[in-house]
Amino acid sequence: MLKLHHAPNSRAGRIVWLLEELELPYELNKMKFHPSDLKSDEHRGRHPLGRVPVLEDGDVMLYESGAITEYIIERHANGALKPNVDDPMYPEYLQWFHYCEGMVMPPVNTIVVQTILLPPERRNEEALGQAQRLLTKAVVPIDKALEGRDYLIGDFSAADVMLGHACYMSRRLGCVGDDLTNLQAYLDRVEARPAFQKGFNA
Ligand SMILES: N[C@@H](CCC(=O)N[C@@H](CS)C(=O)NCC(=O)O)C(=O)O
Repeated sequence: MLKLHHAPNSRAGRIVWLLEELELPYELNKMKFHPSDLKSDEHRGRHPLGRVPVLEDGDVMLYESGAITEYIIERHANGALKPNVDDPMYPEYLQWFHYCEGMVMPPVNTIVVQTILLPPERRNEEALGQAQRLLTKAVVPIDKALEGRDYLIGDFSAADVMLGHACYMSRRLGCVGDDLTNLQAYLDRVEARPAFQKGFNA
């Protein structure tokens, strides 16, 4: 059975969300979001940086949420939640799937570090402001792409699992403007999905 190494309030929720959407059986190793669990020798044996998510599937041990998502879809779900390569939406699917960790999550990470993880005396206002401005700009093209669509490529896909979660984080961090009405409505749809709720309450 697939085993997901997990910590609450993290990207590991994306993988729970995906597994729930696909109705696949899985086991959760619930760790604390704390160095005592994530930086333990045992977990560093799974991920050299002591991060989550990590997926275990028999002899396979895999980290990086995007790689795990693709692996599950291809090896365990016959390519579900993904358009075929000759589908007109395939290029956009790829773009939004990778826009998540490539463009949106870097400023999200900086904001979380500068507002939550660092003690107040080590925080840097300039780094925080720069990340907030970048993130606020990075979500604008997503709002445009959602014009007339319920999900990023029309139908719900794994790109929504990746980028939908990143946008959910961006909204919680106050970087999705009220004027981005397509993105605001999309996030309400995403958050209402039962599998999303299971993913982030695991
Ligand atoms: N690009 C990686 C990022 C993994 C990552 O940074 N995970 C965070 C949780 S969202 C983590 O484990 N942080 C713990 C730490 O930095 O100590 C992915 O998409 O899986």
